[in-house]
Amino acid sequence: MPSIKSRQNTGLHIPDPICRPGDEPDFSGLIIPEAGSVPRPNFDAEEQTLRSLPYGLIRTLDDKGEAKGDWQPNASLESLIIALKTMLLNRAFDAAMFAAQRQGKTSFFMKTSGEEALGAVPSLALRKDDMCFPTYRMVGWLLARGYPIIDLINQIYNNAEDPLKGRQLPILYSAREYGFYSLSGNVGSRIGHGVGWAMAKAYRGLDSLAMAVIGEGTTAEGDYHEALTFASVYKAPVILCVTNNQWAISTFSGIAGAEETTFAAQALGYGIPGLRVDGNDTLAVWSVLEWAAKRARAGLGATLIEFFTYRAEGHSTSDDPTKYRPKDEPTIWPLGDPVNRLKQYLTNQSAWDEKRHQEAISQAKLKVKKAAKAAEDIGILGTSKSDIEEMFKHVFEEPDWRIKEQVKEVGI
Ligand SMILES: Cc1ncc(C[n+]2csc(CCOP(=O)(O)OP(=O)(O)O)c2C)c(N)n1
Repeated sequence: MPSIKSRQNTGLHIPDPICRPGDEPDFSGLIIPEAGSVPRPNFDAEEQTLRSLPYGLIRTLDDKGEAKGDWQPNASLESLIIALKTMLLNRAFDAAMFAAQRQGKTSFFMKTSGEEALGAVPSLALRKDDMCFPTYRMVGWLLARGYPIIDLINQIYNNAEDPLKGRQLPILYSAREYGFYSLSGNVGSRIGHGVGWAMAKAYRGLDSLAMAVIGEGTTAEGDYHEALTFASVYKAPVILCVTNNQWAISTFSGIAGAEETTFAAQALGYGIPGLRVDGNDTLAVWSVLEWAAKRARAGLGATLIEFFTYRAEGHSTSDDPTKYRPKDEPTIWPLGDPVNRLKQYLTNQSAWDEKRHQEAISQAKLKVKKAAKAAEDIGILGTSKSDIEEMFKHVFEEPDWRIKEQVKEVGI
């Protein structure tokens, strides 16, 4: 097996990030257009007229927290406050569950840090009959819709009240009635399901849509390209979203193709619109989702959206990002923090202030603390043991031949 160095000598290009641990973090190569500089086309514009959009970056909030340009969402100040409170709740939840993992109450957890807008905003911007095919960093979708926090924690602790009965890894939630399709540990396996779901809705003449999300690292998998083909060919009412948080565990976005083009520009090859948007800008995220949803509901098919963001903390509780990127990189991310930026905007609108912000943080912490205590009283990792028969139930509606064979093998 040749070493990486000798492979480079043969002329094979192996992408490597600009900075590694010990280097000064550097985002000077990023082109960040002024907020408001990308015009918003009509939602029913011909795809041929939209081909520069994937190479820009749609931004609405400027550095002073003022909203600029055409990409303004049809969202009231009240609903933006709900988005902000949801993000704060998401943060409180993440902090508590990360600590719980370190205390041995669960085996695994993943934080959403820096990407909070991407769970909360779609949940509020899309309809209750739409379906989200999420990634594991979208708990904000459930929090925004009032999913009981205790049930999230029961699932994480895999205790006797776990709504998924221990059949899923912690945080791989499933909540159909909240428009949240079952998460899978096999990344990328759900994006095609989202397209199929959308095709079925259109086939039945309904106007609900699917939002199917994938991480930028996972776009290197075939599932993503198959999903794009079906979405394009059948004009499926689906919003395909790539969350480009720059890192796929220790692998940087260049390994999935970011050195050569943008993820949004992959839409061009499929003949669908591609939008690239500042994922830490709540107003811009809301606005592009509205645009794509209008297009999908008008029968004009799929849109690909790249949410350009940054994973501010480790990939999961099993990861240590200081091993592969500069320690200070998160603090200099040039697109800032989604919570701070929305807070600044709402404060400028006289709809929010520091006192309300601190109160919202305290309320969020208290809510999570109460739910965590109640879940802990039911049980934590390893304290509740299930009946062996239970293992074979709830896998399929009716046990299929595999289940029957396994039951026989166990001898029950
Ligand atoms: C099919 C499959 N391959 C590999 C993994 C291991 N794995 C889990 S998350 C992950 C990185 C995914 O990165 P990205 O798609 O960028 O999403 P992010 O975690 O950054 O949001 C990998 C390789 C997996 N779970 N499933």
